[in-house]
Amino acid sequence: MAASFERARLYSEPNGKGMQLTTHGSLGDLTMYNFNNKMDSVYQSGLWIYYEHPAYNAMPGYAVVMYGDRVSANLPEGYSNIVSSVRLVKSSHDGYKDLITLYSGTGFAGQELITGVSRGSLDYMADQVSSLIVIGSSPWTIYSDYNYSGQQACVYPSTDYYVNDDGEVVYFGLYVNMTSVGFLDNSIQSVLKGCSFWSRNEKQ
Ligand SMILES: [Ca+2]
Ligand SMILES: [Ca+2]
Repeated sequence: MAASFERARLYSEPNGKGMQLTTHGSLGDLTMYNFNNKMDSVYQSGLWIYYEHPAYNAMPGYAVVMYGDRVSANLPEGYSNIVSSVRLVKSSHDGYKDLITLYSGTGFAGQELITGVSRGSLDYMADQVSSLIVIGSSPWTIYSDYNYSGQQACVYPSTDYYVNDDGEVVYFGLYVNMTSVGFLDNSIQSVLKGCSFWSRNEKQ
């Protein structure tokens, strides 16, 4: 399965040099691995987010999204020696490959809720969503009320893509905040897989 290949090997120096730390999943506090504020480069497969602060920027900070399979890269300028947590954006979950991941903070910060199926309510994430990532081949409809009602907008896996180890093209869409889709911050209460209409906001 492609998911098993998702990994990130962090290096404390540029160009894959220095100390290293390999993970197959999210790490909320690199201090626990003696790697806080040390990262300079990475060898990775999948879609990963690197955060300035612990707990995926529990306090506001920088974050950088990097993607691709078996890619080596240095962190962008300004991100050297600041990363304190790393998060994997899963490309499969509970057997599903068309996913939407919701985040409580802008810039993919804070708590997350991932689903491959429609959700008429969002539990702890109701009225909390401030950013989201769509991955796979399906768009999603977001709603301002429970059970697919209220204001609605479509979000798409159309920002970019990479080719994974299985030769599959993995499409995804990054929505760093909600204003980009005409939604108020913290106003999503349900999500539906698929999109059968154009956003009302786009017609206004
Ligand atoms: Ca830091
Ligand atoms: Ca929020």
